[in-house]
Amino acid sequence: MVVVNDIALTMSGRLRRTPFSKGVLAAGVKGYTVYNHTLLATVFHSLQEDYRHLKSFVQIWDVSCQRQVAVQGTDATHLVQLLTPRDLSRIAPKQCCYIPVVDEQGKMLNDPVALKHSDDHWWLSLADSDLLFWVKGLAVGRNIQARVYEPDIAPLAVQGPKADELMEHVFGEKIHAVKFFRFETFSFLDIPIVISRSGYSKQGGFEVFVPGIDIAMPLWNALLEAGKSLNVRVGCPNLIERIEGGLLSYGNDIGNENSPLESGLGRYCNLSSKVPCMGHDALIEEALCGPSRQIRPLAIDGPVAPVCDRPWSIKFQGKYAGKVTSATWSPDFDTNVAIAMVEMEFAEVDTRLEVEVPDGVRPAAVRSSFWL
Ligand code: THG
Repeated sequence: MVVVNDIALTMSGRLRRTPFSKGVLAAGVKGYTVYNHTLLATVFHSLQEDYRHLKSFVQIWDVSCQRQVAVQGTDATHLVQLLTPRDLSRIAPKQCCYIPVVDEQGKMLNDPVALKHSDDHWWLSLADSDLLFWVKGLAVGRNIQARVYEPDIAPLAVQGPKADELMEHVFGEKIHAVKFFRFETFSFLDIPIVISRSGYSKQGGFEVFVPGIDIAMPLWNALLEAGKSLNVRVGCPNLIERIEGGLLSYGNDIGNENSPLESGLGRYCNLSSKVPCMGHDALIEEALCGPSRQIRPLAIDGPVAPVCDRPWSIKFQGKYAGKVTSATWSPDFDTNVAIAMVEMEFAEVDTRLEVEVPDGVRPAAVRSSFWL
């Protein structure tokens, strides 16, 4: 049983535990969210303590909720290219790429990390939406030769400045040769295991794609044991660090009402060439005039803001100017940092806005990014 605001969250077959759930509980998890119908921890000590630790040491995260959609078959690359405006023609085997996935209207369905095993085998490492059905539907509807399924893979992230050192203890020196957004196959207890240099933080690290449940807890325990001298902890994606880093959360910052251009993912859209994706015409049309709103980092004045568990309206001289979708106090930037969808006429850097925070209206400013 899990407790939310002192009220029990009843477990059932529809709310999936993970192969690491016992380890997460044993580490003293204090909060969960649900992501792809799966438990995802949100806090262990406190948001700020978890943040400081993540930025100083190394953490292991149960991110099994990043479910894989496997696309396998002779037309696999054709099918994956149909899903995204990002040009996949130069993506090499053992390369990862962050891809906006859009529908026939050019609206976001998901923003997975795609792992290319080979021309006929991809994994899409999903954000929180049921993309499996869309991909299966496309394959069936268009008679594309590819099998689309959810393999039994439980990703485990190792994040933080000491991630390389920890991974070397368990997987050997070869780990250092894995470049950013590339992956290699390693072995643990004689079982092959895919490891990429990626993850949902800006602190550096790896993601280990753990197959099946047999080696999950043995690997978890091996990492904790090997990391004792590195002050390793069990952690989870950290709200503060991800907002500072500008990492988007599908379902919060962006969703099915937004295009990739609105989502600030224009750099992953190749509309000029022969990229035959769904929603191509809609995206070209939108690109001609430019999006009418776009994702922006904001700094919100005042003391520690309350939890942003629903969008906060943004105004400019009383006029609707957008909404804040994620916000938190940043100890390192000494201000509240936020991600917002801002109407284009108010989206220029340094524009002063007012945010309707639950405890009152606060001044805010559009920033370029927090880490510059
Ligand atoms: N790793 C894996 N799967 C995932 C996530 C992940 N699925 C869900 C969610 N995260 C998807 N969202 C993101 C958002 C940002 C990034 C990855 C996944 C990311 N962005 C890099 C950045 O902003 O620095 C840029 C990547 C690039 O330029 O190619 O890493 O974390 N497996």
